[in-house]
Amino acid sequence: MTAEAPDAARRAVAAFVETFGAAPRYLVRSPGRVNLIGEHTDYNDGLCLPLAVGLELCLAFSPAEEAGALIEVFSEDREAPARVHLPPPALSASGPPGRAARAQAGWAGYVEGVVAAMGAAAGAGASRGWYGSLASDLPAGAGLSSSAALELAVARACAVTWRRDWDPVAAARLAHRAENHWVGAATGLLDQLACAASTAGHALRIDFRDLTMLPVAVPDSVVVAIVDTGTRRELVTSAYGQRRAECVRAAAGLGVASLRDLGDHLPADAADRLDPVELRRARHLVTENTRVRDVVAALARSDLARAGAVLLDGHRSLRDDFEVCGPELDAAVAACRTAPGCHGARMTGGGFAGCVLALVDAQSADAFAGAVLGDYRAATGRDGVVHLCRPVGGTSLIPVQEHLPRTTNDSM
Ligand code: GAF
Repeated sequence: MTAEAPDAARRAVAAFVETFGAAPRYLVRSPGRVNLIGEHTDYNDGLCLPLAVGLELCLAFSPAEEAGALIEVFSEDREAPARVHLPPPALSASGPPGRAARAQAGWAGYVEGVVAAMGAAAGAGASRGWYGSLASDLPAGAGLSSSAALELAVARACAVTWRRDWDPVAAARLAHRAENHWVGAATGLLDQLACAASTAGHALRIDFRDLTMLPVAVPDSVVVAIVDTGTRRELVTSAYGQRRAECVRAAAGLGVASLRDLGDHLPADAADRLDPVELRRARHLVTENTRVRDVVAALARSDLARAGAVLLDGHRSLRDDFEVCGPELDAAVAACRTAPGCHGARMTGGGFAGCVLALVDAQSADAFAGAVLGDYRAATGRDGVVHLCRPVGGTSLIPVQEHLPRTTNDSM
């Protein structure tokens, strides 16, 4: 089925009112992301082109009246809130409370880690607590960056409460530190930057060599369709770390500090210097950076046929060279290719499970969704979900008032 319009903002505010008995002072919306092209390039100093999507996580919160005490965050099930006592815990590479305990902590571990990272940056300013309620339309483990959305929402609440200026790039870096050093997921910076720094109507070309960013307009005539295959993976435990290690080995074998240093071509003797697995990984990285440039150029001239063809090449590269695809992702891309209005499709995110994206003519979007879901079901026996999205802006504060439950609104 096609997903309903998300309403996480209203649900977060309603949960806050019910839990704390008053309206929240602030409301943050923090989007998920898809990556149009440029996969597994972030930790190889490469290029990528993500965009933030209207599927989002919202956090309604109020600063505590007095300094000291506690940060307390409830999720939608209202059980077992995340609690972090101030002053914030210290963040170190091996940071407490140990990897096993952190893995068990689930979403609360992300809250703790971000409070620790933001606290380290704020120093003595990190003295006031806050309390809040979360609601999310982002499925966890689907490759849409539900973790980064949570991290940036918590970062924003800390910044507001501790009166820190909001710098999206600095916040993304702190959130990334939390994910690497507290949660223990050795991811790159793509997700946090996309969630924090995207602008509406645009994808964001990021060069991870120097973190230069360039908004790239996505033509109004298309939507980005996200096809959720219903399969899920855990980044911490998946083969993600193995792929990172293979890229490091491939770079070392070719005598470069990073695979980005190879430019647009593998050296002629690459096959002699690498084992077959390393060769395939290196080939994905070299060709993927070129594909990012190609899609940016194609979007600039509204050449959607070309952009779509490059997305399909990118999918093949992730499947055959980087080997992070899976049967459901492949079946969903095959279903997209023959659906009405589709210019091209590929798996998106870290891989193994989750979602594919497609560039689809806006006027054919409903027909596209119906056809894809039918074909995907016929191929896999699974029910997928299609979300039709346009690019939105990064993590931001939005007005509380218009999201209040009607009764609370009336009584104010
Ligand atoms: C995941 C990671 F978190 C990102 O850093 C990035 O490497 C991506 O997989 C693959 O492009 O989302």
